Amino acid sequence: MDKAGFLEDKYGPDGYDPGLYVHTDLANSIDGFGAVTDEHIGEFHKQGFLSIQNAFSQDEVEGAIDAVSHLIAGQKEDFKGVQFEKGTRDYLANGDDLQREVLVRKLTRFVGFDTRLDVLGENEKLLKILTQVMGESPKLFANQAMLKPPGIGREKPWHQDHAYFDLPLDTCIVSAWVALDNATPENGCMHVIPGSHLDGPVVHFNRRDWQICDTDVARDRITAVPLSPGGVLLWHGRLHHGTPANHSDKRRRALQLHYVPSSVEKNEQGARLAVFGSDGKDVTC
Ligand SMILES: O=C(O)CCC(=O)C(=O)O
Repeated sequence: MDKAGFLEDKYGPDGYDPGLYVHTDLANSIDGFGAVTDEHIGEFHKQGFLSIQNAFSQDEVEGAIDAVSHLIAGQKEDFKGVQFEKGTRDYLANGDDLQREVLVRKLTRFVGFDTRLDVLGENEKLLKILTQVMGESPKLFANQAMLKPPGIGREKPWHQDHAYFDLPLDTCIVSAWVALDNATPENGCMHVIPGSHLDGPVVHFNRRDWQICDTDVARDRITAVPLSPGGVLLWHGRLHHGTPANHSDKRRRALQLHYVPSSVEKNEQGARLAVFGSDGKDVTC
């Protein structure tokens, strides 16, 4: 039996030990971009993340959701970044447009296709906070929409974002994850290990994904970060984080924007693999 078959037999269709996402804590959140103080920036550097509720308005969230639906429905001809959840081929053949939309797992590189999405990543208050964190103005380096379908949305195993990006090791990468639905532990909200960004790069392996070894996850320090629509989670590129499978009947849609200091240039892939492990050739986050 192959490894995937063995894990399914042991843990059921998710293929992972549910103990990997039992949180010991829930994150505290700040209310709105305007409430972020210098102390919060210091907290980001200590804990590796900052959770901000009500960062974007209901109108902005509704606009973003509509834009995501348009991209999935093929209304922007040049957009080719739709990826469906694994194992959905049979449903896709027979489903209507809404059923197809619900089965999408990911949109890659959505920025530039709809201003209702672009404005979120260009928000001045967000960019100001990123500048404070990085000590330099930020530039957008990568972007994806992560859409965990109800019932079948798979886990995104624990990882460090830096393991996916060919950037110098001392780069302050900051990821901004914008919730478009209520994100809860039940439908696959973000889980983080506070302070883990200070432990340096960790070797990643190709197991259920390009990930940190399950035995390297600090299970006694898992913090879940529930967010309401319009909430944002910022985290450092070396923070250990992951999301469990969506076992609920609710969708969990989010936009993910990865920023780096504007002076940073890309590195050779070999430099990344030498640190994060050679399994990681050509992976995408
Ligand atoms: O949104 C998710 O489920 C996981 C996103 C994430 O951690 C990533 O892609 O780096």
